[in-house]
Amino acid sequence: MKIAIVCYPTFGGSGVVATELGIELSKKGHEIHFITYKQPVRLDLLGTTIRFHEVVVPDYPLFTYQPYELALSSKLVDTIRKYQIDILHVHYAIPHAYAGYMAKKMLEEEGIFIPMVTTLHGTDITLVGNHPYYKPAVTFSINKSDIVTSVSESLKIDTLRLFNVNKDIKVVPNFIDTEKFEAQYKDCQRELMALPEERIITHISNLRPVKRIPDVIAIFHGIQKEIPAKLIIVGEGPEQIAAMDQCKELGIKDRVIFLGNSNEIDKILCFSDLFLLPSERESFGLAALEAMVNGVPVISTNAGGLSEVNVDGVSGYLSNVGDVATMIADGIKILRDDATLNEFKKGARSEAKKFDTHAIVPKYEELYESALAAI
Ligand code: GMT
Repeated sequence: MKIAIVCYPTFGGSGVVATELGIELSKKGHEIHFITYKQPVRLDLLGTTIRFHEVVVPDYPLFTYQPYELALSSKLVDTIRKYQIDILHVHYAIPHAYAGYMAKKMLEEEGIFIPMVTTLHGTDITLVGNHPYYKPAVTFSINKSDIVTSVSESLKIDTLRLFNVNKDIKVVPNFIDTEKFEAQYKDCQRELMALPEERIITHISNLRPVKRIPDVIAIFHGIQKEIPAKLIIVGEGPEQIAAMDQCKELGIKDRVIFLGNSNEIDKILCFSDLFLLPSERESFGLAALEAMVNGVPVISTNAGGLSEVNVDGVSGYLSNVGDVATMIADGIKILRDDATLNEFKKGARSEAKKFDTHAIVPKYEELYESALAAI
């Protein structure tokens, strides 16, 4: 099949999932066309079966807001027509499903019929899309998609609760290539980051308020009182400065390393002993799954789809949002001795296997087939 994928190209779960999906589909012989404003950060495999088409929005001083949706739908029309694309798969409803629907309608005028699959990722539903300013357009574009998928049962329930959706939503969870991780990094070089007696605790996100960064720091602060440890924070975002101030105030500045955005997530997770994800909301928690596949137990909240990924007492522990005291106690429980830590590491790895690429990607292929058959 020839598949056009629209996604956000920056650091962030939806873009990562879309990119990994494109890469996997191309390995299976499909021709993949990424259409977005920048080459996706995890996409370094351009070639005959993966192409990237840049959406350029000309800057016109008269406009306060440059019309990205317009440029995207025009680029979609051109690309779909030129490469005779079979399927359009848009990741993140805003504004991709909206622009995709316009492209579909424009192409219909020329007698070209292309099914659109929309994957809902989380914040497009629970945070941004739910705003009254966007809601009618998001509802419309979900209902006009040929197939709608969500990355967890929890997100499906949220979508049906928040929007007047008349489409069946198929749950296709996020995925990870578990075989790849078994082979890589025999030597993690953890000595670069911490002393031999120190545990390494990690948090990776876009450092937005929804991730509850003050809780990340407070949990680490509590754990390191009992167990020598370092905290590595990966990612960039609006909470970073406040987080640095909090570390200074708590007197743990020297134990917390802010690494910024990184393309070496797996290397970092390789030497991590514990992953913190105390989010307010999380439709799935791809970062938790990435930790787990690297054998890193997860302390998370039970918000959204996190309980579908992190299994309490097996791959880590779950708590209510804001229950920092329990998260500290659970972190200490996991890290206190090597035997317990190794048990949780094993548990994390084996739970991650439920989301293996080879089990999940065929679900998307089946959906593409059924959308094509229905057209
Ligand atoms: O977590 C973020 O803020 C980024 C966001 C995104 O849109 O890229 O992530 C969402 O999609 C990921 C991939 O499906 C999910 O794993 C994340 O849980 C989800 N984030 C939220 O729901 C807050």
